Amino acid sequence: MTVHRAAERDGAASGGRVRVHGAKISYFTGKLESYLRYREIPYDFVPSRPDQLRKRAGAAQLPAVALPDGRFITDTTPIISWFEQQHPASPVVPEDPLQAFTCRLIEDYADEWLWRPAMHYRWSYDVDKYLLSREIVRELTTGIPVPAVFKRFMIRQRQLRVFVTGDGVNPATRPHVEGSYLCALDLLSSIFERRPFVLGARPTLADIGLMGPMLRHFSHDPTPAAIMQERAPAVWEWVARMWNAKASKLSGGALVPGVPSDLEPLLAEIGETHLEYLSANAIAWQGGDGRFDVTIQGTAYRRVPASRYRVWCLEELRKRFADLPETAASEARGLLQKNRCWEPLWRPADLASGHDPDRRAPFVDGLEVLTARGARARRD
Ligand SMILES: N[C@@H](CCC(=O)N[C@@H](CS)C(=O)NCC(=O)O)C(=O)O
Repeated sequence: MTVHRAAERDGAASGGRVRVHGAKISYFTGKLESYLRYREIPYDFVPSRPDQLRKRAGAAQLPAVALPDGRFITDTTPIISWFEQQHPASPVVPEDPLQAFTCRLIEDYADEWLWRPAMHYRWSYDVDKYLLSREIVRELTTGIPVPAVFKRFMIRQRQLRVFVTGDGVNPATRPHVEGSYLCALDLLSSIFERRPFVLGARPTLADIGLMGPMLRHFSHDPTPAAIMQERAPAVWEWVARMWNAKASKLSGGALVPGVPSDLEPLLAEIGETHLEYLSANAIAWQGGDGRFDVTIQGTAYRRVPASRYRVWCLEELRKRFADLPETAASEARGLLQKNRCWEPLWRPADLASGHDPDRRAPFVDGLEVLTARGARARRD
């Protein structure tokens, strides 16, 4: 067990330290660690494989957090919302409801849309896949009595099949998949050249969400990291700034008012890509289709898996919108309409994912985001 020591401020849950079961190469473990470090919530890091967590945490996915009272929580989005309630001082969700909604949208795009390019760069390129399969085997599989060379081979095959070729990446879509990453770099660069974090002088949930893809994948894996260094040094610098950010130093930092105009191109990208995809996914799911075709920015993705979890993501965004006070709702509507987000947000009628109907997340046993076969996106 490695121990992360952070200054103890407003106490960890139930007065003790939490344990983060995860992996140092993991997208969502990196997102959660970025949050806990910024909020200075002390935690112990326990390297864990998803299959080791199925019984204990109720879901075979990383990360899972063990609370001092023994309960487990999963899924970084509700986990972070829960910690925000437990530790109300210096929140990462802005008080301004329009900014808060914008953060939720950026978090969802970072979690779900940038996932495909992150997996593609990691498992399609030789230099990345050999390095990463070695890192995974070393960190997580030491007790498994199978030759390491075989374990590395199996990991590479599985990740490519499930998360790359099985998620619509092929020679026809590859330029667009990579283009999503390049576009994110360009849009974020123009923001970080003006201010240190997405909304101003301190991190918000938008920064935390973006650390998922940017920390453990894009700034870590050799191919996308080389691109980031050359094309977007301001993003490279922001990754380190985020990792070193502490609420005790930064929480007094001012946020810009409202949603600044330099964020609108990012919102338009989210509307054209992520929301378009979420909406097609939800329609396919409602229609009972296990796989569906969708055209994003002129690129046709064929037979991508329909995901119940991502129907829930769309439901959650709608719920967040519905909870906005009247003035913020009308401002948000105008902003979303102007930036091609509004129509796809509402296109599918009557969403009913059935994921977490009792709203108990992150305390839900068996609420899998992925499935036993590892498919992130599959109809049960
Ligand atoms: N929405 C979940 C996603 C968790 C997730 O997809 N985790 C990946 C690792 S970054 C995982 O556990 N993969 C397991 C597998 O590939 O079988 C969260 O935010 O925690």
